[in-house]
Amino acid sequence: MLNIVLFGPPGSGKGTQSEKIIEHYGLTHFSTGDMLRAELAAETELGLRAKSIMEKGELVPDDIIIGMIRKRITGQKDARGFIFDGFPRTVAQAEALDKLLDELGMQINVMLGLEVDRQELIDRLLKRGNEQGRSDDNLETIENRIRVYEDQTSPVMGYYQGQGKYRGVDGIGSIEDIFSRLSGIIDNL
Ligand code: B4P
Repeated sequence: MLNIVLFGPPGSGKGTQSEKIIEHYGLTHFSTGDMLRAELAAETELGLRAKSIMEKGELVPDDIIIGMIRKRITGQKDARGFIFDGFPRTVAQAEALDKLLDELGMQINVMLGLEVDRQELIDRLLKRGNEQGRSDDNLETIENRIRVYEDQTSPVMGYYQGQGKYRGVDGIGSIEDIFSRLSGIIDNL
């Protein structure tokens, strides 16, 4: 079984590269951002709670996120493997994921980190905001998302480095070139 955490700041291309990895390796996708947006669109209680948090660029509380993953991962024992996209975003989420996978007799094989500089992140997300109208893709929220990433999410890298599982990849270039860098690592695991 191949279990990958795809890591990086907002706008680094996690969602974009996840699609290519899923297609190539047949993994099951867990994107907490997509799950939250689906809850929001369906106007569930959880979605309504998450809406204002996401619009400010803050993190949705760990217990909600961990509960969402737990619910969806159970009963997936026949999957070829999982790709976690945008999760874990705090050290508490990373610890909870390890515990959950341990209960299921699995573990994370690698964390792939997309490394992209701040100005490129802002440019990409502003462009998406113009094209797709996502309400968290405006300058004020983008800057807060990057701040939240630096404060609360970047320590997750150290967590996996401590387990010898972190591999950083240059996240600038064409989508195909970045995918080749990622698959070069995956194929050699
Ligand atoms: P996410 O949905 O995870 O979104 P993201 O980090 O902003 O984007 P991603 O890195 O996936 O970038 P993408 O490929 O789309 O999170 C949204 C919000 O949900 C968070 O702010 C938070 O509030 C909440 N949330 C989610 N998970 C959570 C958790 N675990 N705990 C707590 N809260 C959570 O790419 C961005 C843009 O760049 C796209 O337009 C794309 O086309 C473009 N792009 C991609 N690759 C490119 C390339 N190589 N060159 C040029 N452009 C590129």
